[in-house]
Amino acid sequence: MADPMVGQKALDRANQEKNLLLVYQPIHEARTRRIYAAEALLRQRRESGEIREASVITKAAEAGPEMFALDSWAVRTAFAEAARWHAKGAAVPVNVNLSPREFQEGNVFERIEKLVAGCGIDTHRINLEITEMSHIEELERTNDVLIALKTLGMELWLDDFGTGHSTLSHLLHFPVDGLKISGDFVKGIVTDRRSRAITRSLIALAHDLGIHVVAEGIEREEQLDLLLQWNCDYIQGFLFLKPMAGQEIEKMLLAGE
Ligand code: G
Ligand code: MN
Repeated sequence: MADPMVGQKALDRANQEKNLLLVYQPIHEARTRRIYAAEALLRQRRESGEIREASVITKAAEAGPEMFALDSWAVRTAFAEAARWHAKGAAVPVNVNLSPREFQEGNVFERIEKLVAGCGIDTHRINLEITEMSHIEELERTNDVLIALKTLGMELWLDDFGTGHSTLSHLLHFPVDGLKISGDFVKGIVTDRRSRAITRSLIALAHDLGIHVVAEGIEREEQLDLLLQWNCDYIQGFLFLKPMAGQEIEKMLLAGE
């Protein structure tokens, strides 16, 4: 495992150099449209003032120690901001993306436990979003880590479900509380029979498993209509709210919107 102090210095430096920031996008309860959670998303501010998506940063840099530092910075900062909002009275949980690199690096549980202790976050108000778990070779050990994380109180959600390296076997092996259906599927549900079949089946699957389900990337009313018809629990997308600055979401959460 990387020395935590070295990691800390590296990520502070990387952050300064790279001008990173977190933005937050709400996840709404489908029936009421109330904000159910806020997802922390990594962004980079360029000299021009333009703000780039984290995925672009990921592609631009090799997945090495530096990228790991950025991921760690994002997790630590999201925990700290969430702890501050909760202390002020915000009620909703914050979803934090845990990249596969966190698992590759090892000692995920120990690092998360330390971060939790460091910022005093109420872990019952953190949902960890996990992607591409099959990068991790040791299924059993990963499962142990996930179970341990859950004992801290956090929920585990599978992100971008159905794309990349996410597989159904994750639902079989891991103690998952929810799944997020990738916007790649949601995008086509109005016009494309396959997208519709996959999305509707994933919602039914989540319900049968007794776990929550979020549809991501909703941009049109017609998509929402179908998702409501299929009883999707939670919804997220530009149709409702785009990712926004921490200060902005803080106001929204404290106003109890
Ligand atoms: O971590 P995850 O893969 O869930 O990241 C989702 C990404 O998708 C974020 O960067 C977010 O800005 C973006 N996003 C969120 N809602 C929408 C949407 O409605 N349409 C599109 N195209 N992108 C979205
Ligand atoms: Mn996510």
